[in-house]
Amino acid sequence: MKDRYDMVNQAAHPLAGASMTGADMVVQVLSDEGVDTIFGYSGGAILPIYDAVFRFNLEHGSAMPLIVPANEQGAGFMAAGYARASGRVGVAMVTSGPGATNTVTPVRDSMADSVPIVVICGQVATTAIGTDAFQEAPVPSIMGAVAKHVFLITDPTKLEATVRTAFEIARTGRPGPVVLDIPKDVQNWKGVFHGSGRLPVPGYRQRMNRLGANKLPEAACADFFAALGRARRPLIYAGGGVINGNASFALREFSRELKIPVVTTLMGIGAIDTTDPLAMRMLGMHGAAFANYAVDDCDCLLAIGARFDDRVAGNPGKFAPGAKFIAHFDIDASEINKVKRIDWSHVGLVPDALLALLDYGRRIGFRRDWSEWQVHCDELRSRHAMNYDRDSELIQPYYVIEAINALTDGEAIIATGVGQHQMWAAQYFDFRSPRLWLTSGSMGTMGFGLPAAIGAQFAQRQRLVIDIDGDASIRMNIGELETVTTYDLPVKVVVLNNCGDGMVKQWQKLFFKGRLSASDKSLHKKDFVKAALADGFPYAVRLDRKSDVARVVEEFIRFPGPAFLEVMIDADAGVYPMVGPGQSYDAMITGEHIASRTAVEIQAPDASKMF
Ligand SMILES: Cc1ncc(C[n+]2csc(CCOP(=O)(O)OP(=O)(O)O)c2C)c(N)n1
Ligand SMILES: [Mg+2]
Repeated sequence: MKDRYDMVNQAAHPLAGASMTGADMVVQVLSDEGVDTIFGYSGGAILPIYDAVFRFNLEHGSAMPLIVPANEQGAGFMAAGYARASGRVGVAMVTSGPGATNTVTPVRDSMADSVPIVVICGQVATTAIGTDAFQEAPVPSIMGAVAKHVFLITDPTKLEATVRTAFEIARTGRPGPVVLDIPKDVQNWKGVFHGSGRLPVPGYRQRMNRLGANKLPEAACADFFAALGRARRPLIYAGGGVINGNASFALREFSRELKIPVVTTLMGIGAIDTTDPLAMRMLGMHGAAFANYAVDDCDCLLAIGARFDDRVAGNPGKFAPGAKFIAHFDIDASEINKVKRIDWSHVGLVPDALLALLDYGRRIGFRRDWSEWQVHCDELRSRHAMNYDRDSELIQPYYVIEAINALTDGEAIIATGVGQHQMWAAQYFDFRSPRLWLTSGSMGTMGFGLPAAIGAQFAQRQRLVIDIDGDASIRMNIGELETVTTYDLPVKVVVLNNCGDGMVKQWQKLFFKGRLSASDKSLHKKDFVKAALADGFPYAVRLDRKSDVARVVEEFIRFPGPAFLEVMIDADAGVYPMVGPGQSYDAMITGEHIASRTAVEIQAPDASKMF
């Protein structure tokens, strides 16, 4: 199973043949894989590897700093933030038992959003596994259900190859989290380092090789263009796969050359520059009205790295009802025809497929005049533009985001918690490039924003990184405020404080007659500014007057170090548009400030589809 990769490494590795401990091997492979930052928390069962990292850093000028969070969940999300912002594999390293179980949420979150991370867990000694030993948890069974792959390493001679294979599995195909469960005696074992070699994993590698080699045949290109040629209103629906598959460049070229407008999912934000004339922004439950109308009006839909999720196609039968042709590009064969019957599909590397199609189109001289459709989309965009109560005396959250956006110009990394603030950020920020928008899309994990922002800042030291958080979401990992100042990261933290779980309140107002069961926090006593000051933030300000917004936001964004801003927003501000769960886009509510094409009554969703 040796390939060129192994041969080159084998020839080159200066430590091949050296005798070292398992712990040292782990660290050496991390270094070989290009790891430059580890996020993790120590403990008994991981001590040998922590010691090996310490010694490695002494010898190599701190080439692999260990960043210590307040909680292992933070470490997992930092690794994920690092990976999302850079495309490189993020690494978290934790002890056995509680350390490992604290990372379950980021592992599942990374699986659901296809994010490549490697989580290294210490485990009790092989002889103690299964005895309810101190700090033992059944990591393979727990993580087996949520990770892309889990390795429990019981044979130390396979340790080196397993660590290397974990990185391969995390980053190839549909990326995802890989967990390494390493018993303490395996870490302490001494053996010969080979400097190359991976596990056979023949089935997986065969599939990956096939994916890479799966070029679009000429006949498929011909079918595609025959169908596209019949379309009068084609639309691209781009998802997170475009970002994760590094296909943004190809997508932009494809849409620009053929002049096809693009809507993106929450995860696909940044796949196309949101300020591009062809960009129709986000579709779905809280998508722009004009984006959803474009989906309703199109007669040909090109789904690229997207999966017809229930937040996009709440009612799959009525999603893109006029589309006579639906094409689907994905890296994962199991996504094809999973939710919606499609007419044409390609499973493979998305950039290769798009570029091959472009090449075919040029060769056959494909040209269509879709200018009428373009004009229609432009009209949708201006007629149904995002808007809110600009005259309100209260601070509207949209206004705050517009003020920040005016300074960052689509170039900042934006991480978020989960809730209304997340949707407002998705709707009102501009994103010029991929990997600037970091959000927990599929899992929707509150507490994601702050640690993800920290991880992203380590990956992109020169970028402005802003966490747009909710007062409830930030509480979940508020311990990580201290991590920001410990490492003197210039992360900007914004809390849009609506005194409660705004998104939950919105659903309770719409669907539960306004009974705010356990979602109102207006009587809570937390002083966020004091909390930030206590954690060492040199800038921590509360903003509660609309007239101060522009000035304070500018001062906050320009502050050179860690900065914290709490904004007391209108507690009743809603997220609009909204397509209720399980409903089709013709039931979209646009609210008071966004023009609707149809008068829509708020419909109570089918209880069986309520989630
Ligand atoms: C870990 C977790 N628990 C519960 C939820 C359910 N939930 C979704 S949004 C939300 C409220 C979030 O409140 P906040 O962070 O203040 O954001 P807001 O909606 O007010 O902007 C809750 C409880 C969740 N998404 N994640
Ligand atoms: Mg809130």
